[in-house]
Amino acid sequence: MNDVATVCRAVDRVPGMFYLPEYFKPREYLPVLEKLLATSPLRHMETSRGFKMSAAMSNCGALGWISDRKGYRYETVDPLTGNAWPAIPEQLSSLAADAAKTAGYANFNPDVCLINCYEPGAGMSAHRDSDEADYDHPIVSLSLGLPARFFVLGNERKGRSVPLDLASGDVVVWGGESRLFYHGIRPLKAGEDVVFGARRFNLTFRKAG
Ligand code: MD6
Ligand code: FE
Repeated sequence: MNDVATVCRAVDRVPGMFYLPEYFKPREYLPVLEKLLATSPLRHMETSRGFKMSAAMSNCGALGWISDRKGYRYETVDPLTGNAWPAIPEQLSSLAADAAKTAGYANFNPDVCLINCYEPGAGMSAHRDSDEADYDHPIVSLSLGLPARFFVLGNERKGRSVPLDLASGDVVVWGGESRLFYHGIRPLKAGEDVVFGARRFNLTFRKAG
């Protein structure tokens, strides 16, 4: 039973991006996340230039996104454990598919869930998500824990940005003509989330293969 109407708002100046505030109950996903991270732990990946990323990362799914001295790519094996990434739990894949459908993308069937974990002070510099095989598929993003300011630029890594404040339980569905726009996360402010503590998790579901 869900007697609260789902809000799905098109984001101004970012065609193809939809914001679904308070779409899910974050508390229900803490044990799911803990189980995944016990199998493939969070780690700070390195960029090709040798910098450590400030957000810690892991993955679940048939593929996982990684960065190391050789660059960015998707891999079937977790380089930290030598094993396959854990499968995407059904609870998560159905949530992502439902959100995609609400935003107008039927039959979203992700093969990757990239898990980002930020502590206060951590952020993500402007980037575009372009390592996937087919940009016609959207990306579905879940936010859990501390709030953060997401920002979206355009086809260039400069200019005026569109801000979007993301809270625990919010979902963003992003496809369409802005799918390759530059975007990032401003450094997290200090705080304490009642469920997740002094952290923010972001789960991005993708169809990469
Ligand atoms: C974050 N999200 O929210 C970072 N990328 O922590 C992303 O970089 C992102 O939310 C592509 C599509 C949706 C996203
Ligand atoms: Fe991204």
